[in-house]
Amino acid sequence: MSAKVFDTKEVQDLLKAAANLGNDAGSARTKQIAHRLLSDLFKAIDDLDMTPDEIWAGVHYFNKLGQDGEAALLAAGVGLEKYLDIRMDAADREANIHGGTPRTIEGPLYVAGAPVRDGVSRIDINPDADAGPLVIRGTVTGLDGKPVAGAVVECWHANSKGFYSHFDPTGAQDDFNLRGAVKTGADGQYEFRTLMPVGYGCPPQGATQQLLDALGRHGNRPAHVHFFVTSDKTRKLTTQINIEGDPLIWDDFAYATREELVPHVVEKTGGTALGLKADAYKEIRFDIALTPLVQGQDNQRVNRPRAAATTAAVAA
Ligand code: MBD
Ligand code: FE
Repeated sequence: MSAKVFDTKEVQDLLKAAANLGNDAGSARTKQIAHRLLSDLFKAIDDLDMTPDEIWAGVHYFNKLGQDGEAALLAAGVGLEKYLDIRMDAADREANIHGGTPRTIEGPLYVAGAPVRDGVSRIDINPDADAGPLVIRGTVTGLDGKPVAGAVVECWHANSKGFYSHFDPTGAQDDFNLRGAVKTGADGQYEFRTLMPVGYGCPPQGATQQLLDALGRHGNRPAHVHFFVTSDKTRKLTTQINIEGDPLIWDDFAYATREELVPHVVEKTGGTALGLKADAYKEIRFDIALTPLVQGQDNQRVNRPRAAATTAAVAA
């Protein structure tokens, strides 16, 4: 069909009616966004001559996406989450905020409520025969290089199957396995004692992988560890490190890799004395530099729905 209808009065009136423009009811911002997104969709349907079958396949896809609980996973996979980082990086440059450890995407698998410990936390709760011991440590500083005391470093990562606790389809992990939080002392240092993660892959039967298949893409990430780093005097940093040597480092389906976020992995001995499961272990040193508040505020704080869990209360 070559007939184009988008620019007709009938269609433009339909778009205004659907977004309920021209009155004060509802949210002005939601109406503005709905009108724009619907308009862009209608225009694309017209331009590309999308068929009714294609539209209904897409509508059904949204149902599956919701049933699978994968909307945030899809957002990572189609580059939407990376795009938000690109925009925040550009806003920082415009505001003359430079330096510090680069941000990269949060992803959909954070769980709030991990126990906070001073300086050091052992975060592998469940045994994992296929994962060797890993220590991740570093110093939290400001842009001036001075240690930040009282910073909270949170980390979370997958097990040797690429599964995260709370979201593990096998149900094999306890709450907060491979999730932890450490508060820095005057030296700014933090340390996590944990197990080496393996890269994540999208659920093979899920809506996200379904679209990736149709695009001829894979749905895998390199092995990585996520961080949130907060303090009273700095902006919250959301970032990740990749495990050096993973073949997918520059082929991440979520586009989170950054040059500065692939620290060296060093072979060490002396793990037994640290309480690790073997004497030989791997160590990653990841120093973190935070950016200052802007006029006393974190101007880039991201609020999004997040899972939460609580550590089981011990009977008094
Ligand atoms: C992950 O572990 C992740 O970090 C992202 C961004 C998407 C899916 C799984
Ligand atoms: Fe992840």
